[in-house]
Amino acid sequence: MKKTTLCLALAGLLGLAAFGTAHAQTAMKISISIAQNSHQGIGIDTFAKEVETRTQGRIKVQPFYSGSLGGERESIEAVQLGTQELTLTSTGPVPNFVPEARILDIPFLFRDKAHARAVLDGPIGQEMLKAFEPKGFKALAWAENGVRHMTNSKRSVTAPDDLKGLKMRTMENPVHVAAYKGFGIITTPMAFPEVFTALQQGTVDGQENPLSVIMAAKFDQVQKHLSLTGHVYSPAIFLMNKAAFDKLSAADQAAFLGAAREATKANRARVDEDDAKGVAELRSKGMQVVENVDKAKFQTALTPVYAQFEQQFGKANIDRIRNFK
Ligand code: EAX
Repeated sequence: MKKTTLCLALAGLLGLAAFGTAHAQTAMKISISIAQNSHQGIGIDTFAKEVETRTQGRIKVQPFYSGSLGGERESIEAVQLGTQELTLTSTGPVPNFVPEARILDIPFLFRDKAHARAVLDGPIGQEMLKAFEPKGFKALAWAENGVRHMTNSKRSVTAPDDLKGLKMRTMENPVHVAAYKGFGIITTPMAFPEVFTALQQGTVDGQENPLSVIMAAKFDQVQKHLSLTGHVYSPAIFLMNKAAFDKLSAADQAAFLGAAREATKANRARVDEDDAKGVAELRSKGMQVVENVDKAKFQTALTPVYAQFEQQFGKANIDRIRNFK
């Protein structure tokens, strides 16, 4: 009798354990390299909320901020390996994984954010999302990092001549590095989580990023000068481990895709807000801002590099993006 009771109790415990495992809610991870209070923070928070709602709470996504899971290159690697399910990243380190995406990082390729958004949401951008699949990613949607501007601690910059000899941190992006050398910058590629300290300690004189990132990272504390160079549009992208995506039911896959599109809306709206208030806010924090930059001179400085890009990426492909309406 005693033995039977014990057996029953054990069986019950085992049953409970099995039940517990089957229903355990392990949250998927999604990361960004910058602070939660940012256009990217809103992006992944909205994504997490939308996935949960659209799957009736069956799937949870846990957001990680400020590079706590690593910089963007490390996060993309982790998603490729599957040790982390998701990340929202700028295209900075993306060309090292998916070379087809390099073309989007060409300076002065897009006229403005509206042009970039139309290209990314249109056939060119949607086609490019497919190039991520053979590399182990499901690219859920394009999002936005923003239009990049330059900051430094040394001098005000209105034309490329002012950049000569400035040591600037760049993203780990071969297209940016080639172009910025054309501006006369001494380029120092570096992961984002190291940038604040590098600026503070003077390891580099400057960096370039959208107003959204400059504010979220509080670069005004370590940079005196801001120039609205708007030299390049910086896309962002929601990446998921392909095997993890393929495991989902068709309905859940649709939920993830829909969540990423909704998140992109919130992300882009915040970029617009940041762009509208950024200059005033950064001025109030003590930055000296050059608004009227000689853009034509910046573009001319890139003529030789552009010839190189046309060879590399095909002039027709670049024109197809430039002329997209
Ligand atoms: O994605 O590395 C960068 O400068 C990026 O713009 C930043 O981490 C936001």
